[in-house]
Amino acid sequence: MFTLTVEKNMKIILLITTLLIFPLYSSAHKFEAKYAIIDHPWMKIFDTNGAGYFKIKNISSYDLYLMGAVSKDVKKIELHKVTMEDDIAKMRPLEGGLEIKAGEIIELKPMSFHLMFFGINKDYEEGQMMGVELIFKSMENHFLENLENLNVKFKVDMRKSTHQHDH
Ligand SMILES: [Cu+2]
Repeated sequence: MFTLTVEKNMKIILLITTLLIFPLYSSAHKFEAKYAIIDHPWMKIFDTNGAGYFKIKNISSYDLYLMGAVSKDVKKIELHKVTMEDDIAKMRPLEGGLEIKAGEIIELKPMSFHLMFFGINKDYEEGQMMGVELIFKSMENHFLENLENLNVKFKVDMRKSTHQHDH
């Protein structure tokens, strides 16, 4: 009798724990390499174009440069910055990569740094994931060295604030 009661309680506790934890894990996903952690990559899609955002932490002891990205489902991915010109926000390709100093955290977000996806050749729906490889370099030993690409999955999320683009 006692064992049964404990088992039943355990099942209820497990169920409640699963219900509480699952939504957190499903929306907050992380990807880690030896040199960086990518937190919650998500994207918006406008027709066949899109914009991608995430938080990145440089966990290496060298400055890192995010150089760009590739995906088999996208024709071209560019790294963009947003600048204010006469009170108008303009997007421009970020030349030379995005610098992330050793230990630093940078957030790619709407109206700031972001990845721009041009020519998405597959239909994606809300909540689906797009596989993307992020390309990095480091300044180790004063030479720019290629690092292994970091494989991440961007979650399609159309609910967040609109990303203005004028390409
Ligand atoms: Cu852009």
